Amino acid sequence: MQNGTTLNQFLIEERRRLGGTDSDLPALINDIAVACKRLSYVISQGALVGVLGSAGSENVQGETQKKLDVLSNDIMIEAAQRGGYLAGMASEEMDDLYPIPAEYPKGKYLLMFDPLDGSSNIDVNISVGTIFSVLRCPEGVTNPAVADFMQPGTQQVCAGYALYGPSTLLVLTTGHGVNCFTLDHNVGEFVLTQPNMRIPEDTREFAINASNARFWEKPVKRYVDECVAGKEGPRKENFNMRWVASMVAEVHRILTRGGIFMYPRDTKDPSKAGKLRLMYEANPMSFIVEQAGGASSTGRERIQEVPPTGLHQRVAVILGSKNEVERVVAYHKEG
Ligand code: P6P
Repeated sequence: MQNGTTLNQFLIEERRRLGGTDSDLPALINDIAVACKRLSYVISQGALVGVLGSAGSENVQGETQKKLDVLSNDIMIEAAQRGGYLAGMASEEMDDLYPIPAEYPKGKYLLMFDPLDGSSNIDVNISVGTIFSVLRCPEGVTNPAVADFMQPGTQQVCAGYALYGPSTLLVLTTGHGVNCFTLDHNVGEFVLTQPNMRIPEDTREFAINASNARFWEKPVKRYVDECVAGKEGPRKENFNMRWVASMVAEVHRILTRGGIFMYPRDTKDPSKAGKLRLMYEANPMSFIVEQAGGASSTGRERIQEVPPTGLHQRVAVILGSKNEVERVVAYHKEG
C-alpha cells in the first residue's frame, strides 16, 4: 500500500486479505481508530476543557487516576462496545473485565487496552498514547471470564497504539508487518505515512529509568555500564540515552530509528516481576516490535510466550533492536 492510502482503504484491503475467519477484525480496528481520534481531540484541548489534573481516585494498580485516564477509558468503551465485534474488554483502568452490555450484539474478539499510557506526562504536555491488543474469544464462549483472556501474546490477532504527540499517529499490526498512519485533522482521516516499518538490528541508543540503577539485576547493570563507558569501554562505541516515561513514545522512536527500551525486573519491589503490564502494554508492544524485525524479552524468556495469570500481571520488558536485546538476554544467561 502506498503513502496517502487512508485507514479505511487499508482496512478494506485487510478485510480481503484476512478472509473469513477474521473478516470482522478491520471493522473493530476502525472502531478503535474512532476512539483514538476522539482522544486526540480531547487531549489537544487539555486545560481549555478542564480535563487535566487528578480524578481523585485510584486504579487497580494503586496509581492516582488522572481525569483523562477515566475519560479515555470511557471513550474507548463507548466506541468499541456497540459494533458487535467484541465478547468482552479489559483495561488498565478497570479492576475487572468489562462484559458487553446485553443491549449490544456480541462478537468473537477480546479487547485489552491501556487507554492513556504515560498519563503522568499529560499535565506537563508531553506525548501520551493508547495501547491495545486483540485476542479471539474461545470458541463458543459468549460471556467470557478472566480465564478466557489468559492467552499468551502469541495468540494476538492485532495490536496497535495511538501516539498523541506533535502528530497523532496510529501504528498497527495484524501479523503481516507494521504500518503507521498519521491523523489528517482537516478531513478526520488516518492516512498511511510509514508503511512496513522496520527496526534497525543495531543501535547506539538505550532507554531506561536510570534512577532505579541501585535496584537493577547484574545483567542489566552490566549492559548499561558498558553503554555508558562508551568508546573507552568494551563496546568501543558511544551511546545516547533517552527516557520519556511514556512507553508509546519510546517504542515509536525505536520503530522509527532503532533503540532498546528496558523496564527490567529489579529489587525495588521483589514481589513484582516488573512495572509494566503484560496483557495491555508488554504483549501488544512485543507483537508490534517483533513484526518490525525487533525482539522482545523479559531477559529470561520471550514476552509473548509468558503464560498469563491475571489481567493486570506485571512483567519485565526489554525490547527493540534485535542485536541489543539478544546481548541483554545473553548477559542474563551468563548470570
Ligand atoms: P517511570 C507510564 O506510567 C508507564 O507505564 C510507561 O508508559 C513508561 O515507560 C513507564 O511507566 C514509566 O515509568 O517509573 O519512569 O515513571
